[in-house]
Amino acid sequence: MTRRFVTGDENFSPGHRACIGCGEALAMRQVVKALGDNIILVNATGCSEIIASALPTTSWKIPWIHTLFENTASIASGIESALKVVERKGKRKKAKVIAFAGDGGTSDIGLQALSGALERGHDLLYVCFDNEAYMNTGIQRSSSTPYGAWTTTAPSGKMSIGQKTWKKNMPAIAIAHDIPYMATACPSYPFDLMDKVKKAVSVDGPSYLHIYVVCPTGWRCKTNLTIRLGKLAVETGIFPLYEVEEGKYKMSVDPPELTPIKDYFKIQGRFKHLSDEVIEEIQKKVTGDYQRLKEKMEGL
Ligand SMILES: Cc1ncc(C[n+]2csc(CCOP(=O)(O)OP(=O)(O)O)c2C)c(N)n1
Repeated sequence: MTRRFVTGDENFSPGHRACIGCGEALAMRQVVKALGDNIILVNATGCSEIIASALPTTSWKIPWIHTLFENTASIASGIESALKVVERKGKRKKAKVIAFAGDGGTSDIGLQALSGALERGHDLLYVCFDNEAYMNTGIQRSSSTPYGAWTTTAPSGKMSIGQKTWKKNMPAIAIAHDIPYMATACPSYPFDLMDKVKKAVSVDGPSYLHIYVVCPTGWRCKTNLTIRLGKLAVETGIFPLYEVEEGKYKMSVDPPELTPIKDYFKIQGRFKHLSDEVIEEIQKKVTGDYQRLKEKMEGL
């Protein structure tokens, strides 16, 4: 389905300031490619904003508005409500409202506003770009940072293994709002990602996409490993690709056998301090969570 709408058009221009190997820049490009022109982008502070819209320049060729972390979903809701009125008065066809935020902006700072927008049923798409920390401010931990990862505010050392808490399950939180569409995606699987964007904007009501974006700067990995690491996150079951449409769960990629997580860990500096025992503990959690997720799938 996707190949038909992938054109040479780019609404996210090159020449932005993302780090080499940035998975988030790749994801943003794929998302807006699938969205077309009739959209309004609401952008929280975070890497997505600072790389693409430093005054007086912009990489966006579509209507775009800056927001704070805590009010991204509120501003998106307000714009969507105003557009409804404009459409009702017959002034123009309604544009689709899209919100972009990082994992800090979504699972920590903007969670209350997001929950409100999903609960009120606004017709908008909220996209979380999850690079697993507060990256643009210097790699501070977020509630989406995985257990055992080094960050500047969860440093590893004699007294600490790094991040001490398990990653917050933001997709499950979005699903708990009974929204019509939720999906996880990763730019290592571009057609799957763009298909999901198309589906997300075709529903009437709120939709949520949680996109896994590799960050070589913060993950302390080689910049040419972005695509490989995204695939490994899926193949190990660390970041399963799935969608939930009107309450029905469907796996997008289901490897016949999960790759051991150590293959994913060993090429990232942020996990290099972990002992075999801790890796084993994380492996058990990943395998268990994956199994529980698969049990929710239709027809299994
Ligand atoms: C209310 C509020 N708290 C903290 C900050 C400082 N701040 C600016 S960017 C940022 C990190 C954002 O992390 P995330 O949303 O994950 O985006 P990323 O930089 O990783 O893309 C923080 C904490 C702020 N601007 N506003």
